[in-house]
Amino acid sequence: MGSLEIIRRNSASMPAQEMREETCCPKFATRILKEAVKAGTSQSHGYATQKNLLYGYWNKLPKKVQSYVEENIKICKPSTLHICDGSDRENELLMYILQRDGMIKPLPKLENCWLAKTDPADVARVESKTFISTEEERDTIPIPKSGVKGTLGKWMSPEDLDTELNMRFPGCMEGRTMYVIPFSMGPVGSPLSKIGIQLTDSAYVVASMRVMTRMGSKVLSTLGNNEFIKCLHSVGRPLPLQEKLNNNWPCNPKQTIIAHLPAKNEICSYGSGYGGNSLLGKKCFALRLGSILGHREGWLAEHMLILGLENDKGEKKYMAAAFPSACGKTNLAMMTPTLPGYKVTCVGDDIAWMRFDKDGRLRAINPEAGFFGVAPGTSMKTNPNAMKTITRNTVFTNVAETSEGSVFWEGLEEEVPRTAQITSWLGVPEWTPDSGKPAAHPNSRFCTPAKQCPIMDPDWESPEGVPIDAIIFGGRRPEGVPLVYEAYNWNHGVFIGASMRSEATAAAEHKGKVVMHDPFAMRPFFGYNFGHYLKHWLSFQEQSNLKLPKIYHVNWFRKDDQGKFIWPGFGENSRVLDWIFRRVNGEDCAVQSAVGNIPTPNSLNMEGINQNVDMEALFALPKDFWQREVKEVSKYFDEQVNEDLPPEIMQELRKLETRVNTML
Ligand code: OXD
Ligand code: MN
Repeated sequence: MGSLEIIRRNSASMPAQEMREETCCPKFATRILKEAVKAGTSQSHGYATQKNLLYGYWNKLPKKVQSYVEENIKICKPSTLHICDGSDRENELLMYILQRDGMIKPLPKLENCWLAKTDPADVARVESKTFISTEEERDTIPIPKSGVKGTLGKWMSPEDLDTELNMRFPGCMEGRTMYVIPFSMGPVGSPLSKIGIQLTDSAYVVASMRVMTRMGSKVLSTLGNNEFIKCLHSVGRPLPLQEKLNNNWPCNPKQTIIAHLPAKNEICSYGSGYGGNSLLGKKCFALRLGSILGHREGWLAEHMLILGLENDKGEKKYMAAAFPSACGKTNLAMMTPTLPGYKVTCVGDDIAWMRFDKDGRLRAINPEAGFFGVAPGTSMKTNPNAMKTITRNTVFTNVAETSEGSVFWEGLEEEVPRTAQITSWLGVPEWTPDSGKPAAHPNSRFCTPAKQCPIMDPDWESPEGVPIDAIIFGGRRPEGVPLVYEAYNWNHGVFIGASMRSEATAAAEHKGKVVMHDPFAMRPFFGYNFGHYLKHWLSFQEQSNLKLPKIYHVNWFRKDDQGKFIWPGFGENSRVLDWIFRRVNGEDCAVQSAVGNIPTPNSLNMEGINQNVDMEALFALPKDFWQREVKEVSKYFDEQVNEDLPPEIMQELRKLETRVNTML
């Protein structure tokens, strides 16, 4: 009898009340584990390579998947195998294992919520160790001008990558369980969705992938003979351990590598257990390999939120928006509009897969099923819908905890009881701001199911996707960049995306904040040469049957001379979305400027705004600023994109330059 059957039999014979108690009890989980181990030795699973199938059905895996698993068992040498089915019972088991191993603890004040703390050396994506491997370097990155260091991705030759992988993966799962995760990016069975199989030795990764993707047996039933993306992940700490773990969090930061092999539809990630390094469906698959698949197959994989906006007349439009990491994508995607009668609904907060349909409409799906959002800054004031989403079934990582069994981070000061004591993410008890150190790590996260968000769009899982009428680019621009402007046409819009810049907290060796180039908010996520990516975007202009969305640029972050934000942001951003909505409807409410169409005076609906906004300052276009901007963008294209810059983009730059130089 299979382990799964044993688990089912146990649950079936138990009265509901008893079952509820039993499932919370570690003893129950231990018993399942023991029985499962016993059952796993049975040949009835047809698991030929080795005998230690701990959970799941080998025979239910398509042959191609079996071969992929077998191949990697031989290399990684796990002790046991767990084939994920995505059931609640399985999740209980995983949470038990993670508790037993000291990797998570329950947060009793919240419903089925957990706190994980990582090794402080494993807290973020590591761009410096993220590679794309192709025969030709130029397929992956533009060759920068001589003497300049390229910043548009990292390439490694297949031979060098082989050497790197061979130094790491053999035996890397010894003593551990290999989990086999079948997952779908996008609604299961949608023509826009794609399937992946992730092999990992981290139960934390399984629990997170269960939230972030559609995961389990239902995915296998749609796989058939189709291709799947092969995702191999190891934390790189075989057992027995050679050195003690930090925070019981297995990882191997010195050896971390995240590699993409487009020719083989394969991702190999080693050494990190956190975020985009290890949840391989997200940045690695949905953006880097996704953008390559989109290029090959004629669609777009973008770092964009997707929202629906319903106006006070009940008309609705969908928009996709690209902002760099930590610029408020999640806040915008879940916004509560201040404009009376308006409603925002959320389709996704981070990634959009978009394809033109047979009628020439651009349609978008959110390939993810959860939110992996930055916690600090999220509060009832900034994002009440996110706050309501994360009170249940959520895994928090590297946030601080309160003495009453809840969570804390910068931004929640007004929302925790005054009496609550705070333990920082580093475990420092009785934390106070006077310590000079943040309570939560700035990249601490919540991992929470999208379906719990109170404003999910009714069509967020629609297999054909939602129709996109506007594409919005934006960033943090403290100076010079107006609240909103509209591209004159598609090519101008592509140029705007290519010239995106945003203020980012600089790496430790810099002081203060710097405005960095982040074209299309994709700089860390391009799967192929950015010049070729631009050509791909431009190619849609040439297809006369397509109804191309209008393109916009927004900036919520302009500051006055005193360094104060001019625009209130958050729910007030609905006023900008409303203007975009009306423009898409063909309303005559824009006037040309050097940078694009901007709202005519009084055409932004400011009804009921409870703050004085200096509209002149918000839309001012200082000539010297824009002359500098043109120079800077020109230098960037010249140095970084070099020979691969499409001439259409250079033409748009020259047109902007002329318009700026003739400005009064
Ligand atoms: C993210 C990011 O985690 O963009 O979404 O860094
Ligand atoms: Mn992101």
